[in-house]
Formats: sequence, C-alpha cells, structure tokens
Amino acid sequence: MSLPQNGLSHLPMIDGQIVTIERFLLDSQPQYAKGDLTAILYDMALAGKIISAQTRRAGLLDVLGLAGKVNVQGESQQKLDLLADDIIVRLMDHTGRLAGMVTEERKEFIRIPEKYKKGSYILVYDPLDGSSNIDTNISIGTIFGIYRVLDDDTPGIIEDCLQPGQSLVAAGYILYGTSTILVYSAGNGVHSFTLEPSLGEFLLSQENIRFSDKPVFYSYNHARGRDWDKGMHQYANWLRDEHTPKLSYRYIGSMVADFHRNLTHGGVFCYPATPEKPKGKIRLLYEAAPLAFLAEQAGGYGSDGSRSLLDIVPTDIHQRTPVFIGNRYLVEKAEEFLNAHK
Ligand code: AFP
Repeated sequence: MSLPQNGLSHLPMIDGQIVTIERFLLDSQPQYAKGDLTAILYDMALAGKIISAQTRRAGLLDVLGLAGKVNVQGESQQKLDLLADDIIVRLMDHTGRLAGMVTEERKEFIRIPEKYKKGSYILVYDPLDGSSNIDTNISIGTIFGIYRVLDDDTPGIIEDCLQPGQSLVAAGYILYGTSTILVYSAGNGVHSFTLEPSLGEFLLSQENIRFSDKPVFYSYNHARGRDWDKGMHQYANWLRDEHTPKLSYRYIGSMVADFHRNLTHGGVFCYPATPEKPKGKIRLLYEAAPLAFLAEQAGGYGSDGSRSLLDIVPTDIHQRTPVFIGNRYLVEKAEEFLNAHK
C-alpha cells in the first residue's frame, strides 16, 4: 500500500488509486458471469457494515451480554450473535441469488421463502465468531463461505450444504477489530478491504495476500494442554523450543482474529481434538472450511491433523473438526507429529 501525500493519507490506496470494494468485485468478475456471486459478496460487505456499526455501539445499546438462549452447539447465545444473524438473513433471503443458508445460530437449514425467487448459491456463515469475547471489547468477526447449488432446477436442499470445502466458490470474513476489515477470495487470490468509517465504504487495502515465509506466531489454547495427546504435546514443544527463528505465542480466543493475525504476519492456529472433544470445537462448514479455503489461496494450508480440511465431506451442517491452519510447513509439521503418535 503506497502512502499518499496529498491530504488523503487516511484512505487506503493501491498504487495511488482508491478502489472501492464494489469496483474491485465488478472488475474481478469473469465476463461470462451473471453477477450473482458479485452481488452476494457485495451484500456480505453491507452486512459487515451494519454489524460493525452495531458492534461499535454495543456498549451504548442494549446488545451486550447473553440473550438467555442456547444455540445448536449448546453455547449461550450473545445478543449480538442473534442480531448479526438476523441482519444477514434479512439482507439475503429475498435477493433471488441464494437457494438456502446455514448459520451457526440456527439448527436447521434456512430455506428461501417460496414468495422469493430461488438463486444458485448457498451461503454458510458464523455471524459472530469469538462471541464469548464480546463483553470484553475483543476482536470478533463474521466468517462466510459460498457454494453453488448441486442442481439449479430443484429447491435448495440440505445436500447443497454438505459439500467439501474444495467446492467453495468464495469465502471470507469481516473482522471487527481496531478497524473493520473484509478479507475474501473467490478463487483468485486473497484480498482485503478496510472500512473507512466516515465514508461507510470498504476500500481495497491489500491485494493477493500471501502467508509470510518467515512466520512469527503460533496460537492455541495452552490451558487445554492437559487433555492433549502425545503428538500434540510434542508439536507444541517443537513450536516453542525448536523452531528457528523463535516464534511468539498469541491466542485471542476468536479464531477469525487469530487467523487474521497469522495471515498478516505468518503463523499457525491450532484447535486439536481431545478425549473430551474428539472432534475439537471448531465447526467445519462455516468456520474451518472457509478459513482453509482462504489459507490455501494465500499459499497456506488447513488440516484436521491428517488431511486437508477442504477434503472433508460434511455429514452434518453443524459438525466439528480439529483445526490446524496457517503456513503450510507449520501445518504439515503438525500432521507429522500427530501421525507419528496415532
Ligand atoms: P465463541 O464464538 O463461543 O466465543 O467460540 C469461539 C471459538 O469457536 C473460536 O473462535 C476460538 O478460537 C475458540 O472457540 C476458543 O475456544 P477456547 O475458549 O476453548 O479456547
């Protein structure tokens, strides 16, 4: 990103040009495309703006704290989770571009109401990842993935969502941190946009993001270490004691924020299996697979410890998976340690 000198230094620019997300998406659209995918991505940017505005005011409005409900994962739903979920459904269900949705916050596959046209895409999302951090003003984010339906002529069905990450046509996240950033890939590199709050516009801030080949960070919940198997212990020891140059340890507890930091500086995020949680904690469809898609697009890799996260064919829309994601060689090293102690 070049630094302009003419009083516009608060605006992200690429080679001196200010590029809005709308312009970037339209320019990136293949000539043969109808524009539906572009429109869904643009709608997600709008959802991100609305959710960002709500999170920024969360301390002022009555939206902090628990909503008194428990979601399908058995976790307490925060008010902001429900609000973010509602915003996305209200923005998306009537556009004629989707055939259905899956969200962390609802047990069932969301069908498009019959009164609206059915589209050719499926949206899967976690409206607010890291929501247990909301009350303490820590970064949280929306993660999403977009699939094509299996059959354009039938109404959206649950099987449309049970596709492996390899079939994702696009994925991304919106991180509500010190600034609001949208990161996405439609299979042609990973690009990030920063929300300029006074304009309400996402402006291109980085094109073709790649994992640094000199990673800096590793991230996992160390407190879960007493439950790890030998392979994970040895991998954690290797990260701490043997990797050169020395890595730093950082763990936020919002995977999307941990992922973003590691994408920016290089590193690895792990949420391994334990006897108590043999499938780990992270959800495959709307957390792990979209981030693994982005990782691969940025030259990295996402694994469940023995195979690519993108190769797993979901059997349940809310299934969980162990996650190792980040720089390819760090993730492959995890696979090596875990497989040696199976
Ligand atoms: P919440 O959305 O319930 O806060 O969970 C966040 C998350 O799925 C992921 O974003 C974190 O990395 C992970 O859980 C944190 O879990 P631990 O508290 O077990 O480390």
